[in-house]
Amino acid sequence: ADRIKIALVGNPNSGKTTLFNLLTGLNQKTGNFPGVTVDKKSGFSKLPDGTTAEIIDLPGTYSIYPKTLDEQIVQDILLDPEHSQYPDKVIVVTDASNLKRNLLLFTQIRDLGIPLVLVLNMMDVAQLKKLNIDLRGLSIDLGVKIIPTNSHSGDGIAALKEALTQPLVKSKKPFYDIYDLAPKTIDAIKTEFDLTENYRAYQYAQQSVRLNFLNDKEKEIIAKIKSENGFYDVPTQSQETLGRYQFISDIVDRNVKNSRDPLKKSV
Ligand code: GDP
Ligand code: K
Ligand code: MG
Repeated sequence: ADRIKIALVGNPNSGKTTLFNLLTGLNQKTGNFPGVTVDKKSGFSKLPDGTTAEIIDLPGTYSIYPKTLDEQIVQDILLDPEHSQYPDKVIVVTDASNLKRNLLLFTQIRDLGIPLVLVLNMMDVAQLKKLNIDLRGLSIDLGVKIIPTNSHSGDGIAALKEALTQPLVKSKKPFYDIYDLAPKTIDAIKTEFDLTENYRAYQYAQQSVRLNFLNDKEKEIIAKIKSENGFYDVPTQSQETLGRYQFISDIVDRNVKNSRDPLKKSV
């Protein structure tokens, strides 16, 4: 039978593990991700079309740019289509009562081009906060299928399983086009290091400044590629993050109203 891999990704405390338990029931195991001592929870879920999905509960992270070892594994997997844990689809889990903050990671993962569905979890909390969320408007503005859930009551889980049987078309136009910023540098780094992802190449270009996993020789090569292609003019990661927050903020203001106080900016 068909088997697909689905990863749960989201900020810490957005409800990933609760959702994971709902999707997999008792059908789960714990271990480590290959090569690192980061806890891995995985399990199986039967989808309505008969497909068996392996569900992987990834560590919580705020951004695709890691600050901790746990967060690094998320990036290692999602930026490397050759990775043994690379998912066919991603469920991005957000706290619906805290969307502005939660959507940063969503926009980054959507820009990677991985088929995904956006879960607005904690809809009960959003309701308590009197937030009116225009799901249709949000879905159009974000270019993604949205499933509202309450992982305490289980509301929305059936709809989520159904959504996971859909193709979940890859995004066409990125929100924030890394490639557009430095096409020549990215192409050169991809060729030099045999990479497939633009994001990965972009990160290599920045790692040569931030020094993590690259050796001196590699850093030298990257510095040369950058100077030949004028990479130094492109935004840093924090500028990118700010840029993303700007349009996220606009989109959330447009689609989420606080009905207790309509003039108050929402979440
Ligand atoms: P994770 O860090 O993303 O894995 O989040 P958890 O699944 O551990 O959930 C964090 C907390 O939020 C726990 O106390 C959950 O019981 C709670 N929680 C998860 N989903 C919901 C929900 O839809 N509504 C409410 N009110 N609480 C939730
Ligand atoms: K937690
Ligand atoms: Mg968890």
